[in-house]
Amino acid sequence: MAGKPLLRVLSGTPVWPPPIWLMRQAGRYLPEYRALRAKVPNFLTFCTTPELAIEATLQPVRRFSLDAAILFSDIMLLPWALGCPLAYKDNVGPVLPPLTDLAAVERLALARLPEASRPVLETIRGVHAALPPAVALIGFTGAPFTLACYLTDGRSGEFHTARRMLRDNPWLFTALIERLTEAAIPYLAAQAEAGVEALMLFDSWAGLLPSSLFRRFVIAPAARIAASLKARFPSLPLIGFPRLAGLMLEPYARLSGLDAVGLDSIADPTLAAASIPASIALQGNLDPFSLLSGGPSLGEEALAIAGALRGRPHIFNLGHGVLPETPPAHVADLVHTLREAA
Ligand code: 1CP
Repeated sequence: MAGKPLLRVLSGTPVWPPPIWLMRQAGRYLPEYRALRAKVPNFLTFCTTPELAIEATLQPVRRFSLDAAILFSDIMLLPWALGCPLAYKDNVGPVLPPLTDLAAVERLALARLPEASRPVLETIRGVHAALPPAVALIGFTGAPFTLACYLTDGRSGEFHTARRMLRDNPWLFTALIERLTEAAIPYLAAQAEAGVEALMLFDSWAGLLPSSLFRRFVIAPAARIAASLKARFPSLPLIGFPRLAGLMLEPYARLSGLDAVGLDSIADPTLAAASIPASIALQGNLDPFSLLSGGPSLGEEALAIAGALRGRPHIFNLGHGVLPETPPAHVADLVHTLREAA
């Protein structure tokens, strides 16, 4: 059968054994990443230097022969491209001045996007030219709600500021979500034009919202982004990852217009498969701690997931990112186990 396995699954065809890639497949658990990363002290500089970002994207694909490469970048590069002062702190992640008023929302400058996203697009073109023919390239953005969480709180945590603002000052939070939605669309469109073959929306903090707010701030923006992109790129597949959505994953899958949804580690693959239409591909959902520990339970847990989703379009992945302490040999074991499952 012709075509890249990942793209066949995203077009609705089950493939056995399932294609595999891993969230955070590039990063600190790889010695070659740590060596590359040591060349520049600043993570933002690292992400915006195409030569380094291209190499970081390709490293895991080369080492493990995965079925997809994911653009090496970060979700915070979109707010940065809109003019937010962004820094990265060790053991904290992204930090930025908390957004508190409408003037700050209005300062998020869509006009800056084409120029500021140039390094990201150059990285995509470089990776595209270097990828093995069976490997698909995935582009991404942070989804509006997750970006709004970091922007209002200024850093990671429990996002109390965001969760209060969306109730105490709903018009301000809504204006922020709208601005980020309007920015995500051209940002993803530009990635598509530069050569990505699938796009992913990371909504890592979607699980913080009760159902009515989840519909408004997670499902509605995803649906708007999907509708816009589908109008321009009808055959470009879109994957959504509303982490910890629980029972809201099913309405998210049905209402967003995306081609695939990512299951977090908590989701039960059999129950997800029973409730989500088979036309929508499922991606996931091995617990990153299983990959960290390795050994017989890694193979058992991985094959249980693949077996539960066999016969429907499934992309094997983790339920969240690779943990930095993960031995690379465990990733090699996982890929081997799945490929031998044939
Ligand atoms: O110095 C370093 O190496 C910094 C660590 C790091 C890395 C490797 C950060 C800071 N970002 C990244 C790369 C990254 N981030 C990628 C591309 C690499 C790949 O996946 O192979 C991607 C897709 C992301 C996406 C991302 N960034 C998400 C969504 C997925 C998720 O993990 O939930 C989120 C929430 C971020 C924010 C962020 N950036 C960096 C960190 C440490 C964090 C998380 C902060 C937190 O815990 O809230």
